[in-house]
Amino acid sequence: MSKKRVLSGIQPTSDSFHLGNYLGAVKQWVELQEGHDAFYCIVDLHALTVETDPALLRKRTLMSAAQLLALGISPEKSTLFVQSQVPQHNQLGWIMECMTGFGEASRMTQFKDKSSKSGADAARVGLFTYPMLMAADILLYQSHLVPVGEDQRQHIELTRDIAGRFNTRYGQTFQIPEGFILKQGAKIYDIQDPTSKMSKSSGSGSGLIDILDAPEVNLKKFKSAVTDAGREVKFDTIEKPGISNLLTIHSALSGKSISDLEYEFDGKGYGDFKASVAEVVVEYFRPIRAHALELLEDEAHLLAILHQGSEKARSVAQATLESTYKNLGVVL
Ligand code: ATP
Ligand code: LTN
Repeated sequence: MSKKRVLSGIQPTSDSFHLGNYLGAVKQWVELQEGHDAFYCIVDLHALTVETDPALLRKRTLMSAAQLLALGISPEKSTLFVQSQVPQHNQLGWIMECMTGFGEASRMTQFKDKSSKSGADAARVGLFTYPMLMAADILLYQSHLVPVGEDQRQHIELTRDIAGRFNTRYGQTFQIPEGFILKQGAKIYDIQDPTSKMSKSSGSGSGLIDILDAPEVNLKKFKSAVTDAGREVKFDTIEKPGISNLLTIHSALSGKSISDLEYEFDGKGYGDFKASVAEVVVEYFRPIRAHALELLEDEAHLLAILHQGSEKARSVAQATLESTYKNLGVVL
């Protein structure tokens, strides 16, 4: 039996990935490259939906590649590529836009959240059509599984709806994908504001844990992580959102279960627990950070890996684009 196809993407919108990106998505990417045919994409076209600085976009695309490799994505096992190097994404993206209702697109909560920050009039049209480009990313590869964080659930549902409608109207063209979203860890919260998602583009900064930050910086941030007025280390997302978030982070990186951690810290203060989370995080990312920084010194090597991945991605994507055009009646 042929291996199931996995596809996911990450935007090069910041110098470093944060803990939410890793625990919600990239950790699963690394695990799924075993036993699956994995395609992982740095979605630079998606990053253009907000104001971008050219030098920063270039740097962050390379930094994203270096981090993915350092976190364990292997170019032998996975196809790692850059979205803009595969023009079929734009080509199928247009078809996806033509298959999506305006009302349907208007219901996307990420657009509503992000556009409300700048005011709807200032938001770019690309921010509105972004989920249709994401649908193209996924459907081009006939993907079965899409490992993402909880915030992307609605976009995956939209992708499934568009694909199902297209198949019914124009004949079987696309695999209907499924989201691969963890039960625990699909949403990591800001450690200063544990009711908001940890995010590159919003939040306090001091509540954001970047995996490439120096150990001292992250140790300090964990020391001042927001908890609650109680003293028990217990998983309770309603009464103890801060502690629950820290338990989720600790458990995902140390491999200890939440109940073992509750037992281990029974009777100990929040200070001890926060110090332990800080240590687990810092030690986990210490070698990864060093490896990523080392990879960044050889730009030619990074570019060669990405070019090779993009070439493979183009050939898979072209086959889907052709069958889509054919089924639509486009003259080839
Ligand atoms: P922004 O917050 O600026 O929109 P982002 O941090 O969500 O950006 P993306 O590149 O859009 O970054 O996301 C990459 C992956 O990380 C996606 O699969 C997304 O669902 C996941 N992700 C992002 N933030 C979190 C979080 N706080 N918890 C779990 N997963 C997350
Ligand atoms: N929309 C996603 C990034 C993204 C993606 C994709 C994820 C773009 N294309 C395809 C999975 C599959 C985000 O904002 N995190």
